[in-house]
Amino acid sequence: MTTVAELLIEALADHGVTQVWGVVGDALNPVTDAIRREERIEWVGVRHEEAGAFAASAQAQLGDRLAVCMGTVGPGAIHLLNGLYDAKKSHAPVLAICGQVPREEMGSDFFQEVDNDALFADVSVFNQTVTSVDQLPGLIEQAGNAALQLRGVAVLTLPGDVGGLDLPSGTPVPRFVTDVPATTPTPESLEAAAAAVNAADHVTLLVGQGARHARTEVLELAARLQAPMVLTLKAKEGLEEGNPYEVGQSGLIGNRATKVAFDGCDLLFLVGTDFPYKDFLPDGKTVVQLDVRGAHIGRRTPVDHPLVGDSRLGLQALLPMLEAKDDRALLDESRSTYQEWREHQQRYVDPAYDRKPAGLLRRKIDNPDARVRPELLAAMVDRYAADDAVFTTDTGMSTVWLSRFVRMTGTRRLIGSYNLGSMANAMPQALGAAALDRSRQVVAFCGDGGLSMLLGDLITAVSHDLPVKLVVFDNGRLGMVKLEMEQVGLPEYGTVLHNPDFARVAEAMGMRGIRVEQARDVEEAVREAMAHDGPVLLDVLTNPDEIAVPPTPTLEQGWGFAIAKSREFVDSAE
Ligand SMILES: Cc1ncc(C[n+]2csc(CCOP(=O)(O)OP(=O)(O)O)c2C)c(N)n1
Repeated sequence: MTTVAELLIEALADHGVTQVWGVVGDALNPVTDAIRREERIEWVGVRHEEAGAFAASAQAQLGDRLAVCMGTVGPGAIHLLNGLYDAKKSHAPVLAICGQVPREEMGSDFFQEVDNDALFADVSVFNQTVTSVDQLPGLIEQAGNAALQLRGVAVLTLPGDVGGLDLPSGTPVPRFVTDVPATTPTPESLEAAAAAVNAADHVTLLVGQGARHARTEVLELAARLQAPMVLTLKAKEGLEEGNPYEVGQSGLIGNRATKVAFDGCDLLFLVGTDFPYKDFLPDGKTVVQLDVRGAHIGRRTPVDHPLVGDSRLGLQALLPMLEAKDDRALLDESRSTYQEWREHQQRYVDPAYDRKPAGLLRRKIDNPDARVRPELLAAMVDRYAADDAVFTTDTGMSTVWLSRFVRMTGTRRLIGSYNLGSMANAMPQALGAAALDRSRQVVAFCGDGGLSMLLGDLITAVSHDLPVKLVVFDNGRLGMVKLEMEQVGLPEYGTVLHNPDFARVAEAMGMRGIRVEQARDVEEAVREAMAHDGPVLLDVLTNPDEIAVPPTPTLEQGWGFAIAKSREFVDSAE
């Protein structure tokens, strides 16, 4: 006899799932028992279900199959929610198995009962409670297929008395459909777009993660059009290295070369991107957008020529229709601005830079020597991390430092909570990545605020032998919020964090902990951390007053900053 739980776990193992993340308990005990007996699946018991959901979200983004997390009745399921939203907004196929009170109690406001079907309605592409064995194997198959085909979260809820129910003999093991056929834009839309591109003098490309698999075609497009290429943060992966057309990122994390490229074009060509910050996109340009999701076309800027289809197939079809351009003026100007900016950034990487006299901005730091520039830390990690490392970054300033100082070689991978923008994602996402391949280096760029939100799951790295390299940008602040406040002229408030020595916390939890307080010690500490055979936390006291200047700093932002600083000065003098 096979039980409901056994059927579910066998289906997941057959599909290639290697871990299930969560916290054990009550309604899901039959499921964890089935995992215990299934050699192909490892149970990773986390300390907070949100960490498990983030880990699963990371696994689903890095792999080509379902990733799975569990949260048991009521609060355990609720704790999954933020990590599941991350999966939803990253289009990551995640299955969440949730517990429920026994069927006879459902609807009676029983102890711990919450309405999972209502709770997960917005986050999921599929969301059902199994109330009868007659629904199987269908519901399991539908859940997996919905997550894989619609690229999102499927929630299967199991009431306490359902997981252990016997199934009729001969119940087939559910199988999941992984094939997603690629589509080519229609010939009419290709012709219209080609005519517009051929008529344009200068084209700028904005390329996103949806074009990662179309590297050859995107580079050929840029070469044919002599077009500068702005990359979204997510497109750094796979498209940054060895790309003579790229000019870095736009948006708040970006650089001014992207503004040169955007302003100077008369046609903007968006490929595989849903870049949301419309304020950074130029107005008054002819716009071509190629995206596999037709519903995404035009939602960030009005589009003249939509191309609905896979970016690789779309460009393969379009390229023969495009005339070569020989005017390199915009490309050269954008690239030289980019090179200048990059060289300028390098001065922050000099360990001696912080020892220059402290100005107004560093007035509040007791000992300027004791604070490390985050740029230096990021650059050293770039230098010593493996060529095929997986990087994760927390929402906050650490994402800016990665964007600017870590190069994505062809084989490096990058994930973060880039669409949901949640804090606390980097460490648990790193756990998920490390579990997929313990021999591959995984480096998390953690904010001190982000890390401390799910701090308990540092233990998971030790208890489950996950050799993550956790780099903590310990600025004693909710740094990005401090910057937001100061840019609009508010003095920083509520942003100071009273942190423990995270390296000692890590050591107490059984992992290697390294603390750095001086710029001169950064390089050696990073080298040691990256070479460490096992989980390690590198706690670096970074300068909280470091500013990441956006590509087009406005006068208002400059004034806001000055006013905020003078208010802080007055406040602290009072
Ligand atoms: C769960 C969550 N809470 C609040 C926010 C708002 N928020 C965005 S960045 C940030 C500060 C992050 O601080 P930290 O992790 O220390 O990183 P830093 O910016 O200092 O590098 C906050 C509070 C958020 N994005 N997610």
